[in-house]
Parts: sequence; structure tokens; C-alpha cells
Amino acid sequence: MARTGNKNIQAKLVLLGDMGTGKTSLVLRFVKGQFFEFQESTIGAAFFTQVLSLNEATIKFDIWDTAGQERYHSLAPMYYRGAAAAVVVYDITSMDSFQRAKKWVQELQRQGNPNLIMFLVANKADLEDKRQVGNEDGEQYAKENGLSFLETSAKTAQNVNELFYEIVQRSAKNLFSVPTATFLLQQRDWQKLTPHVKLE
Ligand SMILES: Nc1nc2c(ncn2[C@@H]2O[C@H](COP(=O)(O)OP(=O)(O)OP(=O)(O)O)[C@@H](O)[C@H]2O)c(=O)[nH]1
Ligand SMILES: [Mg+2]
Repeated sequence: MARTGNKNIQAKLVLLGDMGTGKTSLVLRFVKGQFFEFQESTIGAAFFTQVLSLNEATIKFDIWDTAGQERYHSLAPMYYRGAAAAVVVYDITSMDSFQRAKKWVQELQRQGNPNLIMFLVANKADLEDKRQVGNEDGEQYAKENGLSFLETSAKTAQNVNELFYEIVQRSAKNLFSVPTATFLLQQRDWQKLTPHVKLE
């Protein structure tokens, strides 16, 4: 792997999406390995940091978990401004949340940083029997808009680490000014190098 030098890099990541889609739950699953059936609705925004180390470089992720309630909408630009990556979350059991996700994507495309890396995340994939939004619908919308797409479950941890690894990998080019290809990491490297990131 290419040597990246002794760098400390800070990257801002923002999660957006309708209330109740599971933004806080995804972050808690990733950062703490926890899940709560009765997660409280976020007020304003919550802030988490996660430090990932690889070779001589350290990335400190500042994660802004925004509140999905409509009354907090006007605060959002404060959180997505300057972000390296944005994760727009919807809930596969709610068509409304998918429509809301599309609105967020449009807003980010209009207002966001042109280098912003955007992910569309279909959460609650464990609730297959209540599904309202088909996997193909999310996938197709993401493709049309140049977004990365993943179906996740904060409850079962499905694709949660994968989501954050992909964010790091896709951000790597911007963060390290090296081609992503020289920066690809195997998951076992992550495990070795990042004891504070729990792998399921
Ligand atoms: N079954 C299932 N439930 C989930 C999942 N993710 C979150 N939940 C539940 O959905 C509810 C809402 O989750 P939150 O993480 O608070 O959602 P949020 O997007 O942060 O909501 P706001 O803070 O109001 O914007 C909670 O009761 C969670 O337990 C999931 O993947 N599967
Ligand atoms: Mg929340």
C-alpha cells in the first residue's frame, strides 16, 4: 500500500433524512456497536467522532447526525457545509421517507459542495415484510443521480461497517490526494489497525 506520510486528517460527514429513518441508530451501531429499539428522536443535531488509523495516517471523522423533524430543516446547511461526504437515509417501510430522501439529494446537488460524496442508504432492511420501497427503486434513483447505494439495517448491523468503509475509501482521493486504487484496504486491515471500530 502507498505510504501516506504522517498525516492527521479531519473529515466531516453528515447524515440527513426523514425523522425515524434510523440515522442515529446507524451512527450508534458504527461508533459504539449498539442498537436501541426505542431510540429517542434527535433534537437539532448530535455530534460523534470516530478516529480511524491506517499506516501513518489518522482520519478523524466528525459525524453530524442531524434531526429529521421538519422544524429543524433550516439548520441543515450548517451541517452539510464543508462536508466531505453526505449520507441520505430513508426507511424501506416508508415511501414518504424515500420521497423526502430525493428532496435532500436535490438540495445537496443545488447547495452542496461540488466534490461532495453522496450515499443513498435504504435502512431497516430487516423489515422485509413491511417493505414499501423496492431495492431496485433506490438503486435506480442512486444510479441516475451518481450516488452510491446500500441497503442497511442498524438493527442487524447489515452493511453498516461496509457503508462507513466505503465512505472512507471514496473520500480517500480527496483526503489524501492519492488515487483511491492505491489506498484500498482489506477489511482485515481495518480490524488490525482500528481496534476502536467494532467489526461484526
Ligand atoms: N427494525 C429496525 N428498526 C430500526 C432500524 N434503525 C432504526 N430503527 C428504529 O427506528 C426508530 C428511529 O430510529 P432513529 O435512529 O432514532 O431515527 P433518526 O433518523 O435518528 O430519527 P430523528 O432523530 O428523529 O431524525 C428507533 O425506534 C429505532 O430503534 C433498523 O435498521 N431496523
Ligand atoms: Mg436521530
